[in-house]
Formats: sequence, structure tokens, C-alpha cells
Amino acid sequence: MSSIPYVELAKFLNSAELEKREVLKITNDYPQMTVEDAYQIQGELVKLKLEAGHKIFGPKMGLTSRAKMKQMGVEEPIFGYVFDYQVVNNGEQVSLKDLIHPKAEVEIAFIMGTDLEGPGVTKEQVLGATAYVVPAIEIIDSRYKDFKFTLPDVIADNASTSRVVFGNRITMHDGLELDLLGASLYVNGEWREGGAGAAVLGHPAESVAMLANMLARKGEKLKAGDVILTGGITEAILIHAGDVVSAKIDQLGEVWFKLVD
Ligand code: OOG
Ligand code: MG
Repeated sequence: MSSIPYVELAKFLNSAELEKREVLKITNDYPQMTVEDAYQIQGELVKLKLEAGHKIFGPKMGLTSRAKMKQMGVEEPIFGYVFDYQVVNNGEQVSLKDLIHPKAEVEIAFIMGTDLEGPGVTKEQVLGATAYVVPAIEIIDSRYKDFKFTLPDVIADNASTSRVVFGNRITMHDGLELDLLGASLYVNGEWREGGAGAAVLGHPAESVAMLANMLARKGEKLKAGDVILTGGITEAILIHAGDVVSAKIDQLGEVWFKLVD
């Protein structure tokens, strides 16, 4: 039995989100916390949200590009879950009142056509099981002060998940080289960040394969219909009230939202 109070820490992080309040990282009090402990806390956090009536929209990957790992000072990809209440329609407003200190990042999302179960899942199997791809902007909002955390902290905090906006158009990936697609992120029409699909583990399908293999350790699988964020291609950028945030991905189209007071 670990000395780490999983449920209590999950409640602590959940209330930080609900009260839009930044908190100090939990490893300050529990420096011995392991990655396994952190996923236990994340699991308790997921249970709290399910008990509150929310539904899982899909699992997601994070920290899959060098840009993101370098920005956050964390060296390993992680997973978390997006919930139904976190999905924002394309072009809608997001209120800063619901958030702490949001950042935006551009991602390629996969929509699964068939179930996929690890271990041993490969990029090729992922591409075979994928129905569509869609451009996305993820709004991350770490509950930790100044986005300062270690690997276990960010895992426990459900990988900073807060809101996601998907583009209106879904695209079949056959014939597309997703690794070569350019992605750009703009604030108020001004280009801020850019990269290619390959920034995500060499190919974004590798991120989905890694997710399937990580979930297999928990006895979970990817399900047909899951919409999966593969991780920010570039650094995430801090956004402010009044900002119109948009992204374009070659062949996949555009996605945008406005952050209001
Ligand atoms: C962790 C969230 C990671 C991504 O796409 O890399 C993530 C963070 O940067 O706060 O969603
Ligand atoms: Mg992300």
C-alpha cells in the first residue's frame, strides 16, 4: 500500500479546476510519487468526473513533440482523458472565467474506425484502424501555478486537459502523408507557431500506437468512434481575453475560437 492519498489528491486537483484556482504541485508534499502513483491519482480524478455525470469523449496523448517536452521540461509522453464538457464547437467563444491561465496548441486528431487493443500496436495498425483525421486546437490549463510541474504532477492533473476545439471538416487519411502536413497557429491573425505532423514522434500515428500500448497496461483499448488528440506539434502559447485563436493544417483545414472575458 502506497503512502500517497490518491483520492484526496484527485479531489484537490479536481476542486482546483472547478474553482479555477492554481495550486502548488503535489510532488512538493510527496516527492516520492512515481509515474504509477500519478496514473492512480488520474484514475481517481476520472472517477470523480464520471460520478459528476460527465462522460469520457476520448483519451489523449501529451508531450509527444520535442517542442512541448522542452517547453515543459518533461521528457516523456503521457496520456489523459478529454471529457464531453470540455469540447467546444468550432468558432465558439470560450470564457476566461471558466479557466485559470489557458494556453493553446495545434494538434492532429484521429477518429477511430475500429477498436484497437495493445500491446504491440504499430503505426501501420493505427492507420488501418483510423477512419478520419481532423485539425484541433487544444486549450491546456494546468492547475499548477505557472505551469510548473514534474512528470508525475502533470499525469495526476490529467495532462492539463481543459478544452478542445475541432475543425468542422473530417478527412480520410488515405493518400495523405500526415507526417509531412504543415500546421500553423495564429493569434488575431498573426502567425505564432508552426511545424509539421512529423514533430509528433516522427508521425502522429505513432502517438496513437503509443496510447493504445499504454492503455493496454490498464486493460483499456481504443474504441471505434474515439477522437484522439495526438499532442501539440509546437509549443503551446499563452492566450488572453479578446484573442481570436486559429490554426490551419495543410489538407485538413482550419479551426478557431475566441477567448472572451
Ligand atoms: C501538458 C499537456 C500536454 C500536449 O499536447 O503536449 C499536451 C502541458 O503541456 O501542460 O496536451
Ligand atoms: Mg495537447
